Amino acid sequence: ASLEREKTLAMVKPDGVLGNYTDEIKRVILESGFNIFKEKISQLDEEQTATFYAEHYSKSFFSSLIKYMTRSESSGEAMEDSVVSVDEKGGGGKGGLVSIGPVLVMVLEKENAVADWRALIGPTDARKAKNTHPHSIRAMCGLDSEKNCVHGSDSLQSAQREISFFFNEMSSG
Ligand code: DGI
Repeated sequence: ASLEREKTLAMVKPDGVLGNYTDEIKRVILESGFNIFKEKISQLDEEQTATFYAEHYSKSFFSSLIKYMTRSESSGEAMEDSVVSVDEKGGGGKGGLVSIGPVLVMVLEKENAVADWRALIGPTDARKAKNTHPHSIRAMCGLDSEKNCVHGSDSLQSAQREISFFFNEMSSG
């Protein structure tokens, strides 16, 4: 008989992808006993991000969260923590919008995958993670409570919804 293998949705957010943390994160994932069942690079637009984070619609940080996830900020502010240089020739000094918010989404598989992945990424606020969970992924590559580098489903139910969001029903949201 095979072990019950649970699935969860993991995402390397734009700051993680653009900061070149993907390989290190995948190394930690595999060393921690997860199987990467599926993976793909995706790019969220504002509507998709709003759907994905619908539970936070009424929060004060909602619009900021959308901008962060889609990187659709003016280049001067949003990109300062990124190692990717925005093409300044094309930008033309008009503070034009850039929209380069790649995310890496993965379906991770393991016994107790949902809780174990949450434990591995650490607390939402990466500043707290650096203090209390220094070996967590958010301590490694996150910045604060918004730019926290990675996502993990918070329950089995969320995991199912988020996995179908990216791997079955992306086009319809
Ligand atoms: O499940 P988590 O990602 O750990 O945390 P969450 O579901 O409470 O929040 C979802 C995302 O929303 C989080 O990864 C980043 C953003 N967020 C959460 N709390 C704050 C926040 N963004 C800002 N600016 N301020 C917050 O307090």
